[in-house]
Amino acid sequence: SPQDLAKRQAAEAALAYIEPGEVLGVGTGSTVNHFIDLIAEKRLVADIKGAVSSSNASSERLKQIGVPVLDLNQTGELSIYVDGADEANPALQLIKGGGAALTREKIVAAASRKFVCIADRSKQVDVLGKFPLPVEVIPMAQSYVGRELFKLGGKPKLRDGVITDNGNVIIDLHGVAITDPLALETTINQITGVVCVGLFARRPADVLIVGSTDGIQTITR
Ligand code: DER
Repeated sequence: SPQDLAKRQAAEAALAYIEPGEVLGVGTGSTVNHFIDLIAEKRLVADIKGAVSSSNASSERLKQIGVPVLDLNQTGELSIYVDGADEANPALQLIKGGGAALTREKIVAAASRKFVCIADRSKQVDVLGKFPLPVEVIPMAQSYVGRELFKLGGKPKLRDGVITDNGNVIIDLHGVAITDPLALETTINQITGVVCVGLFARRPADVLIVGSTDGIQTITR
């Protein structure tokens, strides 16, 4: 599909940011899957010392192509983090978590020097929030956090049948136009029982590569 081709274009452009001999961070999702597959296709596996992954799914895919999957507690700071997004605004602030891996994605992004976000054009928005904002929550706090999120003016909905790699649930917050991403990230972070919110505002992407059927666009902060 054109969207899939666009994701592959963005993923291919991200290969240029790989620093040989370095450990890189790898996110989760279909765009990242193209990135991992292209590392193998373009015979770059030998250039990569190892990778820290944000999900079991990406770990498995990295192992399949022969990239050593490392523990973030053994690696120190990473050179780059490559991941997709559900939405990106002009300031490269993101909504992430569509794939339920937001907490580990945010951890690996925090530990990386440069966050290279890869996406197709459908992810670019002026104002974040059309995509429901994922919030990872400790199970016993689910109802309490739901009530607190409701006070923020949104419509919280439990993501059915999903338990994250960390054993938590996800509440998706619908219907909030996020005009002040930094403030909302801080507010939701402070609700007791919230583990992580899929709003990357304090730590936005450093580079956004947007793929499309007629080439790529690279946006830097
Ligand atoms: O869940 C996530 O944050 C993923 O990065 C996701 O948002 C990207 O999904 P896609 O690459 O399959 O569009």
